[in-house]
Amino acid sequence: PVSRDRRLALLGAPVESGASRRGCAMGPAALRVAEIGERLRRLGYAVDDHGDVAPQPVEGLELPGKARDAAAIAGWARVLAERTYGLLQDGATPVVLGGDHSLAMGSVAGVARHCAEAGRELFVLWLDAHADFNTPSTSPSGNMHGMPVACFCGEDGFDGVFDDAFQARVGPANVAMVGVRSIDEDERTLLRKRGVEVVDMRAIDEWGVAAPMREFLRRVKSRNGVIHVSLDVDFLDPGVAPGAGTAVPGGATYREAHLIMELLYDSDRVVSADIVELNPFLDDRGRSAVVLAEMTASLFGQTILARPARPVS
Ligand code: 6HN
Ligand code: MN
Ligand code: MN
Ligand code: MN
Repeated sequence: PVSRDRRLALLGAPVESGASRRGCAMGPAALRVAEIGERLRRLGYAVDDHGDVAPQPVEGLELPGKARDAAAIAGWARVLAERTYGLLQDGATPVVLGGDHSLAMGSVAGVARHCAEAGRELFVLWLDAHADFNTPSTSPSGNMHGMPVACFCGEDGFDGVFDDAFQARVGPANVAMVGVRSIDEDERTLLRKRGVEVVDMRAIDEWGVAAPMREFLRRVKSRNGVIHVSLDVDFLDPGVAPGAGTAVPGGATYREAHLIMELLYDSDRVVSADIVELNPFLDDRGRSAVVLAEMTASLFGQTILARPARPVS
């Protein structure tokens, strides 16, 4: 799926009302200044930058419990679902530039519909300090960037976000979270109940990232599945990427994150990606934007030393 003859489609999604602090709306612009498109073009891809998408107007949507700005978030989700679905149907690889993580409700819904229709099993790799598995009834904050995984896994509480065309869901057993180090109490209970694979920081400290990643990729291949990658800037240690609104100490190193991208590229299973939660207002001279642009290039095949891809299993 990541072969060079597939077009890459950049979609900016300057949504920030899913987060507690403002600034993520500047994320797509900062990623462009960090030359995310040029880096991918240099690798030999045809890259179409579709600019920033505009949210659909949604009025009067309220979810049961705490879900701040639900109507606006649903408006972003709906347009992104349509766009990622359409791009995949056209044979392109969507890369959504965030924007806060609530946008993944939409991007993943579009990918899930495409996969359901194509008869391919979808896996989601969630690279994040957080699990983002709250629902409007478990969330302590009401911020919807803490909810996208619960939404696309079909938890209760999200009725009305999508219309019937985008009801395809991802099985919680097909979600792998790597780098998690901050989970809310009710969120943890729900995660455990659903059997989501959580490779937390403790596991990474013990095993590194390569062993769990190989295990995940083996599982994907055994089902002939494909992967959506969702990269939250706070997956990285705040020392590497300070431009994060919900930074948590003890994050992934540059090298760990980089190796994950390389293993993903080698797997040849990635069909779509989100690059999210970059808050340029909190960044240090564009450092985090550049790191994310570099990670994206590695996800699509930039190597230190060109060498033949090795089978990962
Ligand atoms: N993110 N678990 C917290 C909440 O408010 O639900 C933090 C969520 C952070 C979300 O970083 O994408
Ligand atoms: Mn997140
Ligand atoms: Mn996060
Ligand atoms: Mn965050």
